Amino acid sequence: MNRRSFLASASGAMAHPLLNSLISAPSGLLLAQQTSAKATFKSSFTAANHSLTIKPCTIEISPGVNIKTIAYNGQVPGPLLRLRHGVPVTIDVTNGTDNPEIVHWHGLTTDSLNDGAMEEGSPMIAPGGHLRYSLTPNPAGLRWYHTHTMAGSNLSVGAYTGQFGFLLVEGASDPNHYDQEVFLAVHHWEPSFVPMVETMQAQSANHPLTSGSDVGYKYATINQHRLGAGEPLRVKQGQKVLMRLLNASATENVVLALPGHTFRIIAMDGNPVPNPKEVEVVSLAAAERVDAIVEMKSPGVWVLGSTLEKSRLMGLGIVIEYAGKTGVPVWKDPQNTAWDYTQFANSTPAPTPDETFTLALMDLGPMKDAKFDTWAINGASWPDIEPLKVQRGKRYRLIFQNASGDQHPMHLHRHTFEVIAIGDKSISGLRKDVINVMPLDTVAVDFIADNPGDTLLHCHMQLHMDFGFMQLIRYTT
Ligand SMILES: [Cu+2]
Repeated sequence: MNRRSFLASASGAMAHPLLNSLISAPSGLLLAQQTSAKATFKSSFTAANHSLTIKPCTIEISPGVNIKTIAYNGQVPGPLLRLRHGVPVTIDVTNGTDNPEIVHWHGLTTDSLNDGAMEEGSPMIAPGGHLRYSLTPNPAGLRWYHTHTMAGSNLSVGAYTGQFGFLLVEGASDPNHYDQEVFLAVHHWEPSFVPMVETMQAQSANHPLTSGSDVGYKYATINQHRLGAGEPLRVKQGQKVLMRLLNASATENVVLALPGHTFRIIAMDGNPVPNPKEVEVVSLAAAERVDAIVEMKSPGVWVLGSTLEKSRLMGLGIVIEYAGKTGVPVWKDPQNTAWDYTQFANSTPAPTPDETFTLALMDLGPMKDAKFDTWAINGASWPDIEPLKVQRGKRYRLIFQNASGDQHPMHLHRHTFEVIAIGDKSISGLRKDVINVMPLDTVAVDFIADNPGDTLLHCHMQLHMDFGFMQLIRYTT
């Protein structure tokens, strides 16, 4: 639905279910108001194809370790939504929390109102209210859904919670053969403030000293459980397992390995890669996805987990158990932990863009009494930042120049981009919606302005986007 049709339907009293979210009233009042518009009543209360309830819940991530959080339908991850490519669906979302909420359909080319980003004009869902999202799933591949609320200094809301789930857009055919399909989502729990200097020193020597804070965590899980808790992933020798991996952490980038095995990377952010390749480790910045086929050729009991021991002790891993094998799960450090996006791409250069935006990613340090640093693009921070102006049908290049000591997983809403350079290396054909820009590195991506409506560009680190790291892309034609 475009903005015009939204406004047309909104001109009748409460005529569109999207408006439900604008009523900050108990559902009874909302019902009463809607009875004045019969057509709306009918459309709103016809069962949607899917429904999600955002509500507080407690999950036991390992024996005796209970996490109070907020999740979809009381489960982590939320229900797997399997949608058919191009077949419209409705999804009803009820907000059972005390805070306004919103759900972002990450990686889909939906319209601005249904995308789930308030900066684009998508409505919030009031506490106790509900909202019906209408989506036409596109493109095919591994997508996901998650909250897009601001958290700021409140570490008990936003992406710090369990509000995430897999959304798979199934295409007409899948050329890859596999025997088992598993969905594995990484998340970190019990966040707290830690001095940024400590984390920076561990990650990079380049960061200017700052008095700002970072977020640290006590626990980590794959799906609901810490390493060693919950059921192992059971496999058989000779099987090909399709692992659909998602980093649903609010702020942490991770690197995973499975000793004795390799990952054949076939898709990134749900899009088939031009050059599938076997690698020892998988790097997942916040919000990134990887589809990998793992051939089960090393019978035993293994740890699939973080390459960092500290993270595995927090729980970042899952046991892989071959049929008939028992014993203590084995971990071995991988030999090569380097991650290189370019190996999965074509080496031919991409077409010349119609226009280029060069975006310097900057750390301004903490403002006034703020705990966290403020972030800027070319010196300007959200909301005091002009949109990038684009015209329909043109090809645009975004050059991210990371002038900071942090990694930044840059996410473009409602569009897929093509990664065309990492550092000095030109590539093509690698289509993603999140790209991790390493400290002081430069990365370039191209996108076609083919989906009119306001479009958010931001760093996917919750504490970076909350403190200024966002910009709109606005269509002028
Ligand atoms: Cu960032």
